[in-house]
Amino acid sequence: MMQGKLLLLLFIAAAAAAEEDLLQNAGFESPPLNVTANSTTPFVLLTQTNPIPGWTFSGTVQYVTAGPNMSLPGNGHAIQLGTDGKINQTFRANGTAMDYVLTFTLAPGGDNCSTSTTMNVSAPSRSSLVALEQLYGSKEWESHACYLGRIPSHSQSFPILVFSAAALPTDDPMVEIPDNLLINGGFEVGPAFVTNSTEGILLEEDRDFTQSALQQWSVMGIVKYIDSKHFSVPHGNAAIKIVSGDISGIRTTVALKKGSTYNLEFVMGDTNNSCTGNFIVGAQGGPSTQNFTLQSDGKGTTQKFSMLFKANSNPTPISFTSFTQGQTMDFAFCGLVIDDVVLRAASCGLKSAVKSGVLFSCIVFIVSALNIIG
Ligand SMILES: [Ca+2]
Repeated sequence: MMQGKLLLLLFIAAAAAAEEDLLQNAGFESPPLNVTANSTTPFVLLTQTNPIPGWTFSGTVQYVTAGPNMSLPGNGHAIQLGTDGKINQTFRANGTAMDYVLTFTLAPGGDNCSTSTTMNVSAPSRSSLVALEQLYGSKEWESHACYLGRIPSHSQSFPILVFSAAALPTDDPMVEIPDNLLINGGFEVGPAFVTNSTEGILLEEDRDFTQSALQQWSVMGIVKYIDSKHFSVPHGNAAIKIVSGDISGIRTTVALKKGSTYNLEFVMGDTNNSCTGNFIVGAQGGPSTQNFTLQSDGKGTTQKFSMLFKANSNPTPISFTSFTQGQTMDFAFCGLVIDDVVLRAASCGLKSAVKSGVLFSCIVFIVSALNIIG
């Protein structure tokens, strides 16, 4: 359900190539029957006898087609939701114990547009309020992602509001780096990127890392999930860009042995998009916090950092928080990239840094690894 008096244009993301597109007519490429090629208006009001194939709707919903006076990304089709407009689709889950994440693209639409417009995305056990930010990219339209929930069996159907869904397997979580105690430390498991979008995906505050669009990490403030096709990503296909300077970042927890010493490694960088400045990120490992500064020239600088900490709780919190924010030459807010977060038990090679308990740390490392495998 839309909130406020304003309108939004909705553009549907195609799922990533390796993932099946679970929704019918996800990009609205199939129009209502009464849309003609020589129509003089880009807007067609839906009626119950003239809906969009694959979708049901209520309230004021218009089908929009790109034309001389209406520019749209993607395949040139979208829908516009009025203040009471809502669209629905039920899809059938295609696997066992899967998490589902929805990626979609929004833009302001209609007259008197405002940046305060919000939209609600609902699934059976969860709903998310998404705000049109209009601050963190150079394009009018922006992509968002919402965690929809977990479906335990392929026999169940899953009604949701709007858009394209991508499936994330949870039975076999990806561990990208050998011996890394963190799952998804390289951020390779997250929402599907929108085809042809150059702006990444905005992820909003999400306090529970077990129910997040970014596997195993929760979001503080606003961050952007970025792909290597359109951004300078330190490693792999994806990374996290912290775009809001108002104490934004990511966090998770991990089962560690109380009293043992661990080494937290990570890479900070910029996305080669003219975002310059001295950026400070606070890294937290258990009870220890430490600030790290990257002097960014906006040309794709990357630098690896690390810190040692002694775990004093189980589970142990790990987080990265940005305290600074920059602006690109086209006045979009920008910030640092985080990637390749690796947590390992402190090894014997760090004996000089950990003068006592080194042997104990080595023993714990073996036990921790066995615990994870088991
Ligand atoms: Ca990565």
